[in-house]
Amino acid sequence: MATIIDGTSRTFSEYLILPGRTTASHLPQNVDLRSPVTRFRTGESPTLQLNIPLVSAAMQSVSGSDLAIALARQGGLSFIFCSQSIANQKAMIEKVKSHKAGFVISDSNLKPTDTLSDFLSMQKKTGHSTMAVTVDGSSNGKFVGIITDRDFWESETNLSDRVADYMTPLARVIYGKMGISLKEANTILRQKKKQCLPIIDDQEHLQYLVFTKDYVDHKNNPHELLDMRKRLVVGAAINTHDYKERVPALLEAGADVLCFDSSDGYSDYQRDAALWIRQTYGNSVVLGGGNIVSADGFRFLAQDAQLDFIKVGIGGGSICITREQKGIGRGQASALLDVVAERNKYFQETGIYIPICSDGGLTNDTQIFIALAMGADFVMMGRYFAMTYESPTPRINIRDKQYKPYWGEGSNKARNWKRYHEEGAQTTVQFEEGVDAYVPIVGSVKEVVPLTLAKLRATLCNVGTLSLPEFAQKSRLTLVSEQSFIEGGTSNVTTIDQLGLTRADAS
Ligand code: MZP
Repeated sequence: MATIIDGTSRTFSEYLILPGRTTASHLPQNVDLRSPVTRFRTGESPTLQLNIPLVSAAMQSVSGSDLAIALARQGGLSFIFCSQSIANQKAMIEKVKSHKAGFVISDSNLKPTDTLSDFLSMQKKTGHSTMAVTVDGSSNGKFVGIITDRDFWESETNLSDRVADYMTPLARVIYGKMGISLKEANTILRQKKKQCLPIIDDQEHLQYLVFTKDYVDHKNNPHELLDMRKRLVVGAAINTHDYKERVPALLEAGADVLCFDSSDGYSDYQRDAALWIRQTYGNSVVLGGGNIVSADGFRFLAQDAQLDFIKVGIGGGSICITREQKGIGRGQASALLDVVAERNKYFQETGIYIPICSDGGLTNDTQIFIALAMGADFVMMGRYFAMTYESPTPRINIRDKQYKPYWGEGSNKARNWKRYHEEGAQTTVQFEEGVDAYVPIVGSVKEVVPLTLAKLRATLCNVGTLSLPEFAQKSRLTLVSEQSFIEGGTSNVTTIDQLGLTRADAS
């Protein structure tokens, strides 16, 4: 007979966090939001930590290189999706790794023999108004000059003229030499009143461009997640089918973290793939996996598959219909509580701490905080990031409102059968497990993430805590009745929004 698990399958919206004692030191500016990604032993430190506990989902409509750059600059991490060719995924990783926080690999380059009309079409494509000129037109070619849209008048110049005749030649360009620091580069830019500083090596080959705006931006992003070489950190999703080819390519591209992207990770396929990676690369590769929703699933991936971190969640994603289609899944709060309890038990038994990621189903900021209070080390979100400017989908105007498309990896649109079928025989999507939808645009990552984090810091202070481990340890959560849930919203008042007024109308 089947086993019926005690208790109801619960979700985050059914809980609230009780405040603890707040003292004078519990100030938002004292809160530390770092969180481990790699497993570690008691007394040791994890080899990789996030600076904020947010990661973006490995989905086509979420994690491309622009989002990965924007999120790493805030201190979080993106997992570039694997439902694309190895070459494309590798190129996305390379783009993030080459961003290099302030030192940018020039991606708009011309040859001296190119024409002004070539300049204009590249400007249209990239939006850049300053372009490096190299002998072969490559980003690392011998640097011969720089041209901007202020060097000629589009309407009064013959656009078939050569770039060489309008550019500022190397002899007159202010440039920096390789090895220069970002601070030194910025001092030159300020003193010489320039917007862009090319950095060249001893052979006069172009290496980077430094822009004034990037330096200011860098100063505004103190939590940037950087590797040892000061490049942005990026994650890559992998599957259990082509890992022998995909993993070497992703590591060569510089991926810092790999994670199996699977709707059900409690499988021999995931264990075997993980062990192959361990045997081939040892423990130096940071490797996560999942998804699981139970204590035994956790044990299997922690012990048998030797994963660094484990993702929890089946069927809770905003675009997910797995529970409807297959009857598989579990309320996200119950799943997380069960797995965290097992993780803590495993830690007591072995002295090895395994970070847990709560993946999917977070419909507002509060639910992020509940997940962290319940012991998740970090959360993975799709919808939240799909709504930002930096997600890879186009903006769409529907009845005067701006939206972005957001589709599940289990939808026909994504065609990601590898996420849903471990066995080799299956090579198509037989039935959908995800939907194709739209989400409203909410702004850029640098606007929405700091707001969420400001609320999170305030919540930690309310509980009387200053770090995420302390928050998870001290939080007291209470189940809420439907009535107390209603009580938590506005009651017996008509809000300005409900009246359809603007704040100016109301004052
Ligand atoms: P959400 O943040 O949009 O609620 O959920 C994102 C998560 O849903 C992803 O990280 C992934 O685990 C899961 N997902 C992605 N595609 C599907 C699907 O098509 C899905 N069913 O469930």
